[in-house]
Amino acid sequence: MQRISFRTGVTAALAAIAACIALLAPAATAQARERSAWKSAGHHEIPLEYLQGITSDDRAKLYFSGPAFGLYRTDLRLREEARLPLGIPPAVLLGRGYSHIGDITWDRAEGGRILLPLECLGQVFCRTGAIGVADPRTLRWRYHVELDPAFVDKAMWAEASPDGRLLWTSSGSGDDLLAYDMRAISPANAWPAGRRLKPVRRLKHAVPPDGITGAAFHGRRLLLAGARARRFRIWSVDVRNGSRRLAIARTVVGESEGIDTVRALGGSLHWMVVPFRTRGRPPTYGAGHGALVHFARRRRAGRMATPAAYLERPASDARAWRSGAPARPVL
Ligand SMILES: [Ca+2]
Repeated sequence: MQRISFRTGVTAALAAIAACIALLAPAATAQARERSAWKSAGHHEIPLEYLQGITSDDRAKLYFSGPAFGLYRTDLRLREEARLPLGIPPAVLLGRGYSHIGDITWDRAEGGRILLPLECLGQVFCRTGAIGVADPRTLRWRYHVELDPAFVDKAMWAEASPDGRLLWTSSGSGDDLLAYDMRAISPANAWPAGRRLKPVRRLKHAVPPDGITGAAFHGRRLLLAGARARRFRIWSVDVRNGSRRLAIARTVVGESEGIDTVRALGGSLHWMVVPFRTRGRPPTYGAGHGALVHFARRRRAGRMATPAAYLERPASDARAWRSGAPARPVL
């Protein structure tokens, strides 16, 4: 009878386990890859001044905001065409305290306009948010509307709905998604005489767990970017009920900022990442400049089943959504 020593037996058992893991690993990796309908499509370096937000219009232009209150326009190849380092006029900067433009959006009202989410950065006593309106051609300020502080204490991102009827945002300290009637963002409601706007839709607890640094619609789904330390994620939200699923997850050293959806630069989704909050690690996309990180849709992505792990149950107040109903305050 062949005798097998204890040590040989353990070694053989460990080898067998290792072989099993080796066999399972490619399947697990493939499964992880299949979870996302988006694939990486490279990145481009961008100036550090393009620090906060990004959007695009219907004339093949990109717009950026940063470092605090500048606005910049480029073509779809990132060639700069216009810049305005002081995008917030002194009367508003000093008079109201707004000193920070977050992730911007474009809408077709007023012959085209850039909408600027505003906050008072680092000011303890200013707990309000507002939406600025800028001219896409000159980048100059037109006016701004104040948001009712009962709902918003600072505005860090804004995104126009695909039909142009709503402007989505959230409160800096809240976890609800809020939508405003786009028609109310008009000179008639401009500061200082205008009324403070209240949201017309509210999706309770629909802000993803990572917070929101940027937003963009892809079709009818609202993509929301955020990060916790090196875990960068983009969630895809159904704005009819607030349910969400994970669209993209990456490990990145840097700071998550704005996103936009436009066919350009080899992708259709673009995520700004800047080389800060690195905790001493080398930034993933290099230091001394920002990065515009591109993603493209996978072929047949629409037929892919989303695994249960990537779905979250609806976290919204579905009653707040009344499709086709006239816009009016929810509270
Ligand atoms: Ca954006």
